[in-house]
Amino acid sequence: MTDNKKVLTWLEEMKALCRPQNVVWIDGSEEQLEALRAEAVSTGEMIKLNQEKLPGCYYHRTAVNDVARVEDRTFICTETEEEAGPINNWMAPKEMYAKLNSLYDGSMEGRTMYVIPYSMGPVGSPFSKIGVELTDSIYVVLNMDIMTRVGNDVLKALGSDGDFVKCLHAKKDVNPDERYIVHFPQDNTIMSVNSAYGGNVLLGKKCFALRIASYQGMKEGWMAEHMLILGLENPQGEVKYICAAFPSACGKTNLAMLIPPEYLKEKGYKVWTIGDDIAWLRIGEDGRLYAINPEAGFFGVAPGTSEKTNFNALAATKKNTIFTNVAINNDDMTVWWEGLDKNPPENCTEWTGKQVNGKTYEGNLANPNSRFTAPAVNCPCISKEFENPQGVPISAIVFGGRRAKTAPLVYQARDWNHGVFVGATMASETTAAATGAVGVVRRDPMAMKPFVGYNMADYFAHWIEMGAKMDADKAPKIFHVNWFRKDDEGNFMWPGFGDNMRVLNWIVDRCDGKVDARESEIGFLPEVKDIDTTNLDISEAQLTELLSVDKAVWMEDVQDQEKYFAQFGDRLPKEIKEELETLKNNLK
Ligand code: OXD
Ligand code: MN
Repeated sequence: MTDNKKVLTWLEEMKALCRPQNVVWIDGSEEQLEALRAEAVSTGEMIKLNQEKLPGCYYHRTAVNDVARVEDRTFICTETEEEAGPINNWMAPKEMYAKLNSLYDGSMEGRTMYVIPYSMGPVGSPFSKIGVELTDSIYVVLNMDIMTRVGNDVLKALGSDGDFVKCLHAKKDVNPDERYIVHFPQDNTIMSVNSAYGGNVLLGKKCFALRIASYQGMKEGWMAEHMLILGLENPQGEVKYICAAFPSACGKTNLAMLIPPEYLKEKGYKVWTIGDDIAWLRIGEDGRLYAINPEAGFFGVAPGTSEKTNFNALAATKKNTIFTNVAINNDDMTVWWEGLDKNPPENCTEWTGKQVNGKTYEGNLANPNSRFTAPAVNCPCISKEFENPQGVPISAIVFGGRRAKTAPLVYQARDWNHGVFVGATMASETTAAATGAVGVVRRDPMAMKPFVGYNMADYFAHWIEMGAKMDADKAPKIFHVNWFRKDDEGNFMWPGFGDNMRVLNWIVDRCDGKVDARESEIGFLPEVKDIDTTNLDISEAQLTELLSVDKAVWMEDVQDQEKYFAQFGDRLPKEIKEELETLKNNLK
C-alpha cells in the first residue's frame, strides 16, 4: 500500500463518512481484477460475453435514467462564482460540501469501498498526474483499469509525500434528482454521487483529465484539452502529429483511427493513433508544443462503429473490453448496435434488458450513447509513441464541429491568436453524449464547454498566453474543419471517414509550407485544385461549394458570437474582441 499520509488521512475521513463494510486496495494485479470480474458476474453487475468470440469481454447495463453525462448537475465549486464563470454551474464550496456530505453519509454501509490509485499518463512521465478514486462499484474499478494505469506502481510513483486528486464516487440508488458531479479545483477534489454512467463516474476522464487538469494547467502553464492526437505518416516515413478538438460524438475516435483511401494507402500514407479524446500539452525545451494522451483506453460511442466506418476501433473491442448499454445477441452472447451491420439479432436483449426480436423492433436496440471501454493496446494502429513519456511534437491543431451550413470543409487561421478565436467561436449541433435535446446548435469553444474547470474567459486568456510563449514558427498551425456540411436537399456534401485524410494532407502540406492558400474573410482557404479528389465522386463545382463562405450566414453567426461573448464582460481577452472586430470588418 502506501505510507503517503495525505492519502491515508483522506481515506480515513471518507471511510468515516461513507462507512463501508470493507475497504479493498486495487493493486493492479490480474488475479485481483479477475476475482472482481467473477464477483460482478455473480451479482449480475456484469454479464460475461462469449469468451471464444470476445475473450475477456463483459457487458454492463446502467439504469435507464443514467445513460449520459449530466451537464445540468455538473458543478465547478471555486471560492468565487467569477472563477467558475458564467457557463459553469457553481455553488459555494462550503455549501456544496455540506450538501454532498449528507448524501454520502453512510452511503456505503454493507458495501465495499475500492481504493484505486491511478495515473493519468504513463507512470512517472513528467506530464503525468496521479489520482485516487474511492468507489463502491466494481464496474468503475474495471473500467478505470482499462482507461488509466492503476495499482501499486502508481503508489510507488506517488511516494510518501506526493500530491494527488481526491476522487470519491458512491453509486447510491442512482436517483437522478440527487445526482451530483462536483469539482473543487482549488482542493484537487472530485465528488460524484448517484450515477453509474461512465462519463460521470470514471473520474480520471472528464472530471480529472479535463475539468481539474484544465485548472491545474492554467495555474502551472500547460493545457488540458478535449482533443484526439494522431500521427500522419507520409510515404517517406516522416510522421507529423495533429491534435483535433471536436465536441462529444462528432467523430474524434474515427479521425484518430482513420484508414486512408485505398490509393493513398498504396502510396504509403498511414495514420497512427495516440489518443481519441484528451490531450495534455506542454511546451518542450525546443520551444515546440508536445502532447500526451493521459488515458490508456478508449471509451467510445458504439452506435455507428462498423468495419467500414472505423475498422480499428471495432478491432480494439474484440478482447478485454467492457460494453455498456449495447444490445446482446442471445444466441451467441455477442453484442450488437445500430450501424454495426444490417443484421440485428432476432433473439435479442435490447439495452434496457427487454427481450425483443431484432427484426421487428421499434426504436433503438442499443442506447444511442452506448459505449465500449477498450484497451488502447488492442488498437491495430496504436502509435509506437503511445507510451512515450515526453509526448509527441504537435504540428497542427484542428477545431471542428457539426455545422450544416456555416463552416467550409477546411480553413486555416491566420496566426495563433486568430486560431484561438476560431476555437473560441466553435459551435456544433448537440449529440446523445449528454442528456438534453439532440441536434440543436450550441456554442462549444474548443469543444470544452462541458469540460472547462474555470472561467471560460480566463481559459481563452490562457490559450493566448501559451501562444505568446512559443515562436510563431514553432507553434502549431491552427485549422478548422467541418465534415458535416449539407446541401440544400439536406445531404452531406463530403464523404467523411477515411476520405478526411485528403483534408489532413492539405493541413500537413500547409504546415510544411508546400501549398499556397487564398486569403478570405475568415482565414486561409484551400484552392479547389489543392484538395485531392482522386477516385472521389465530387465535382469541381461541389468542392467549390464546400469551400465557399456565405457572407450572410457568417454575419448571422457573428451576431451570435457577439451575444455569446457578451456574457464574459470585461474578462474577455482584448485579443478575442479584436479578432471579432476584424471578422466583422472583413465580412462587411
Ligand atoms: C466522451 C464525451 O465520452 O465527450 O468522450 O462525452
Ligand atoms: Mn469526449
